[in-house]
Amino acid sequence: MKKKVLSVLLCVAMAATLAVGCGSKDEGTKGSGSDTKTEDTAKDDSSDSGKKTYAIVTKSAGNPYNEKEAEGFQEVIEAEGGECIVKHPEAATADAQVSVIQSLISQGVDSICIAANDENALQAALEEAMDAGIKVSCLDSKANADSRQTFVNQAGTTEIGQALMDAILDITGGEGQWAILSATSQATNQNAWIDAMKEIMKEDKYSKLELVEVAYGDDEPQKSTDQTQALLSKYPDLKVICAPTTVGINAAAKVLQDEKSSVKLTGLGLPSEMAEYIGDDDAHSCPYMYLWNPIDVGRLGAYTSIALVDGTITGAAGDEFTAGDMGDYTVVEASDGGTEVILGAPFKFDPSNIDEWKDVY
Ligand code: RAM
Repeated sequence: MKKKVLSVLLCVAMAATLAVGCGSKDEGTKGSGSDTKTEDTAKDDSSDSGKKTYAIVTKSAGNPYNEKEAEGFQEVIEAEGGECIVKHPEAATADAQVSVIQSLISQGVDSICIAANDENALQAALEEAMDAGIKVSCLDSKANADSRQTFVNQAGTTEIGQALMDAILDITGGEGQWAILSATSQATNQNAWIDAMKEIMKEDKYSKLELVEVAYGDDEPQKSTDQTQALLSKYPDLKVICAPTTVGINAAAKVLQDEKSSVKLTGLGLPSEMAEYIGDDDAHSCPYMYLWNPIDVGRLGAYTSIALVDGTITGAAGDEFTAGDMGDYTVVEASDGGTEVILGAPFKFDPSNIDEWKDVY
């Protein structure tokens, strides 16, 4: 009897493994190379059918923002008749992404769209990809100008810095201590926003604000929680934490609200994760925050990849393309000497609109 149960269980387990194997090629694959076999099969199938293969590589697994971004990318690639490969590296590190890039080069994909975990450390791998004829673009977080053909930027860097600095000025009441809780210390997007904030802060109207520390939670919930707690104990006079990362702001919001802290929070957050923390009263930690639609970042990344592969654009400033129902976009010069395509302006989420958005992303 025991044996029978065991063999039934084995059969079920085998069937499950097969089913997972079949469906996992373009889902949130987590390892940096462990799923190559399934993807090789995907490429073989696609070459037979003449389909082009488009890969998206996010910063890391386990981050709902990255999942939304990949969801938008995949939706467009598949609707446009392409083969999509989604890769979420195990950790938000350059090393994890280099392994992924190398496996995509071996598979001979047509395009890689990547949210870079480091501005410079991916250069050799991405140059190798471009030398092999693969179109390379970045989205969300850019690699340096030599490592990409263009970059899908969610919003103007200075615009994001300005929105956040004005939120800090407003929420502190114009003076006092504030701190930043960022993602990883190498994250190009967060570092660019922080640099923009520091530049804006030089203006007179921000002169009574004191930035006491930039802490790094590495886009890991537990580390972001620990870093928030450390900020609270190190700086008893702290007035505001600004977390320009969806993982960081969510972790910080929970700490502040659970501890009934008087420290307030702003930054960049997903409405779905932050709805319960947004409010004007003492019971809520975050009066308001900003973001853009991560699904649209992925969708624009997909249309940009397709335009690069079909030759509509090369990624040079002045190139124009139509991103399906998103409309027309122009490639423009970026401040690092490369080019970018800007999705739009950052959007403010506050008590008046958070309920409309919390089920969207
Ligand atoms: C986190 C990631 C991502 C960033 C958002 C705002 O999810 O760091 O790269 O764009 O926050």
